[in-house]
Amino acid sequence: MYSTVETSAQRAGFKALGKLESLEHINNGVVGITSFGQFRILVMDRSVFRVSVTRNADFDDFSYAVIASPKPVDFHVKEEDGHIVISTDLISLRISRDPVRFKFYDSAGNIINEDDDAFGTSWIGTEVTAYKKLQQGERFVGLGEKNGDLDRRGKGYLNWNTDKFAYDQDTDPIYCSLPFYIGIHSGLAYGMFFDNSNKSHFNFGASNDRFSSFMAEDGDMNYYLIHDHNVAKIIEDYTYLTGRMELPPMWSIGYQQCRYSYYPDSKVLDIARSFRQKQIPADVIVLDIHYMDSYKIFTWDPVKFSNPAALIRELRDMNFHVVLMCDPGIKIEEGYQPYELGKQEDVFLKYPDNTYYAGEVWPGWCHFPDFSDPKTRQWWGGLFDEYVNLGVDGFWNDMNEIASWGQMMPEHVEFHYEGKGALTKKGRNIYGLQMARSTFEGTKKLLNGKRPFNLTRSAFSGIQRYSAVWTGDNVADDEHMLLGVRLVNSFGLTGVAFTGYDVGGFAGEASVDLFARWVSIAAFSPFFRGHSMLNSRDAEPWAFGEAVEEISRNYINLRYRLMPYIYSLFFEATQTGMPVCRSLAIDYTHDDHVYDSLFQNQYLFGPWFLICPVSSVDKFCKVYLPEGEWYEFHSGKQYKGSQQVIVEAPVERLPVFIKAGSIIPMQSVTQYTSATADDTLQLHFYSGDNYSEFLYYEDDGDTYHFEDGEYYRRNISYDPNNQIIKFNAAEGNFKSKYTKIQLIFHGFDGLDRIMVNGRECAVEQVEFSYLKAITKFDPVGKEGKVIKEQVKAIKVEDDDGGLEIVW
Ligand code: NBV
Repeated sequence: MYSTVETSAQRAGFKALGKLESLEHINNGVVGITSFGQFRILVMDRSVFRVSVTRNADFDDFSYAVIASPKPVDFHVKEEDGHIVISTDLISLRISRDPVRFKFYDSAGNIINEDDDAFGTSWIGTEVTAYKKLQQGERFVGLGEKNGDLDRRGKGYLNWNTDKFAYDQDTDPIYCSLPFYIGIHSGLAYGMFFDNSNKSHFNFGASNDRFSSFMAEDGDMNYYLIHDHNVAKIIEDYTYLTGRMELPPMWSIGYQQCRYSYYPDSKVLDIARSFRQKQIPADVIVLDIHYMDSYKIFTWDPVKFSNPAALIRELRDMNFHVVLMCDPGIKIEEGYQPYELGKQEDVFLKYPDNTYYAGEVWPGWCHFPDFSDPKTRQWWGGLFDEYVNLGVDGFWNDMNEIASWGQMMPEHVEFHYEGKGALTKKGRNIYGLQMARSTFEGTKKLLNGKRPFNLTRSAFSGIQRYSAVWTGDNVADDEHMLLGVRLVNSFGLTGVAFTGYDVGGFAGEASVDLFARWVSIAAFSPFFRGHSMLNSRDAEPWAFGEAVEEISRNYINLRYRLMPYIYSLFFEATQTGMPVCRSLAIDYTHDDHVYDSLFQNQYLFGPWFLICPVSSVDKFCKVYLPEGEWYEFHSGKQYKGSQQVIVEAPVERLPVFIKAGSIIPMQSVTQYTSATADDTLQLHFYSGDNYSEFLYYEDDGDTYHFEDGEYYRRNISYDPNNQIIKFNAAEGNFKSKYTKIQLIFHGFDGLDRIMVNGRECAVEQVEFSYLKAITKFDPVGKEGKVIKEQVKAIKVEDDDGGLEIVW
């Protein structure tokens, strides 16, 4: 019956966490029973608190995302002004008793994050939401693959993995759900990871001025609040929870060429040969869906690819690796092995009446392996043996949202969910993660000591442990090119370091200038792959005329010259979770310019390169140089930081700056990553006022021998105040590929006397340029100039012992 005192919310069953009735101390935390619902606080680490709230008798503790258990931590629980206070040296959580609400403070007593007093954690039906007071000037970054601006304040998002061909600036959701964001306000930052795989919503002050909130359609409220000294540490903490990437094979961070699709086999070989003839470095040819027989996974088209073994052998002879498209849909067809075996093993997703769920996709009507069942993962992983025996070591998991014609998976599909059972609303978001896991674990085992490369379109938090991720079906336009940069940076803020976008745009056709610009930006992206849609113009680096071919070669060459740097960045990601592409929100968190729409696409590539993506129509652009000192990469010209500058951005040259104090390892150009460069490792030092260091890393690039000590790791430091550069003695048993080191000094005025380990070393004057002149400007006929920077350099023999360079 309608009553005037009952609100609509009450009628809908709206209830918030109630009054504290009892509190129990447990290992690493407390459990509280309230008049409505119970909660548990676990101190995972001094900087990570887990909050679980449930209306059920037990907390739902299973997670596909989190692999960490609580660390032994020094923490205290006390009563203070009628509150329960749980503290470490970094975080203090104050819990009010009636009703139970959570407020987090830092060690100086500043509020980090607090519940909305009225709503706190509450429910409407099965939906559970945490409402958090919006703080003054609060910004929100992260949430992985979400379109829009860097700062997500004022926006709302849905986590529901969806195949969205040619999505645009505002499309939400798309392929991935990574429910982790970073809140920034009052000079501090915190991470918030909502670990619940159900369909979920995030509201960052969208359509309201009171709270941010996160809601799941079912399950527990289960979040981790992270507060640490800075954003980099928050990412480190988040990846302590959800894991870090393994070192990928080095070849997978070279240039990859893809097309929907290259066929027949002779065409594939032509493409590979063209790279070698044209001396454009590349490591991978990707075979999209047409290599299969009628799009059936684990088959080869008998006509177009009649002899896959010979094809792959020839590609391998040219030092190309092959990455193969893998779709999850298994065609329902009598006699088709994976279908027959799948039925036998009973591995497919089902309806509640125990019949297999079927959806229509490329091969026709299909069943879909239930990757949330360990038995299915095992089965699927084993199916790759033929591919692996043929020499394939790269795997591309597509359509795993799950995508199917109609895009409306029924709600009552049953997922095994490690024996716990789940329906579509809980199982769908982790499908891509579990498919990627299954492919990764299976192929890793089959490859017998070699590292697989694994790529996925759909994902959930934790995906970095199994796969690289790319941003799916983007569009060949300028906005998309810049959007892709933001998506990659946002992935990085969310613990996924190995990501990229289709260079040139998947849907539509890139203009000549757009392609040139896209390659030059993507050379500074972790995953670097050209790809485009069926029935569109050719889109290889040479397909846009000679000038673009030269521009592409220039930037791909640069990528290969930077390989010692980039590989070291990947190593860092495996150790700390620090992404390769770093949103400026990481290092310059509290600088408002970083979030300005004019500058929000800028990012750091590793610690030292400031990349300023600019559209292909703009030939000048305004860039923001954060605090410090900067060098224009192509000219060596010095700039003061904390200022906006207008710079030239001709199509052949992307604005890139180097931070003062940088230490950048480079090598000579190679045509593929496993080719031997010359014997000299170049190390570029950019003069600055502050001490800096770089951890240089090498190994064989494609096995796991590094786990047994076969690596080469060396700290290099630059101390301008004492005028010393130090190379620590190399650690590990791997022999470096280089026997000499050339030190190149940028901005070191008047440098003419350098001592190496106490002995004077001859200083040379050299010309440095990272790009070659473009000779074929077409149709304008102008000649692209190249600026050569005059720098000082020395060359030293390196015996991997310590080196001290003093000037
Ligand atoms: O396998 C074909 C494509 C692939 O090229 C693309 O990269 C994926 O995102 N795939 C989607 C299926 C159909 C796209 C229209």
